[in-house]
Amino acid sequence: MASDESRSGGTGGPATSVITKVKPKIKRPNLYRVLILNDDYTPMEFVVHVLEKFFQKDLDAATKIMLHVHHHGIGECGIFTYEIAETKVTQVMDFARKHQHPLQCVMEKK
Ligand code: TYC
Repeated sequence: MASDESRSGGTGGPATSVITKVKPKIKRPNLYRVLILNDDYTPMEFVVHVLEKFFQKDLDAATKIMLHVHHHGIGECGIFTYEIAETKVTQVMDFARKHQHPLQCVMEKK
């Protein structure tokens, strides 16, 4: 059995103890906006379809975003962690290229 003397490290003083607090180390993930850009050639219906297919927007939300981009030049499709955002950009760019539309999709750190 440890005596008070041995716990105090032989100081002759009272026994002491170190209390270490376990800090739950949670970090917010970095988030990225996925944006689409306006152009003069991509059909409006194609952009709406992209927003429904890759960003789970309903027809009304997709139409609103498309019209916002048409009038303002750029607009937000969604906010994601890095890997998801990167995947969305690649999917949209591949799909646009496959259909020979110049639609551009980019990501930016929030
Ligand atoms: N400006 C295009 C047109 O008039 C429509 C369009 C909207 C294109 C949004 C791209 O991200 C875009 N056909």
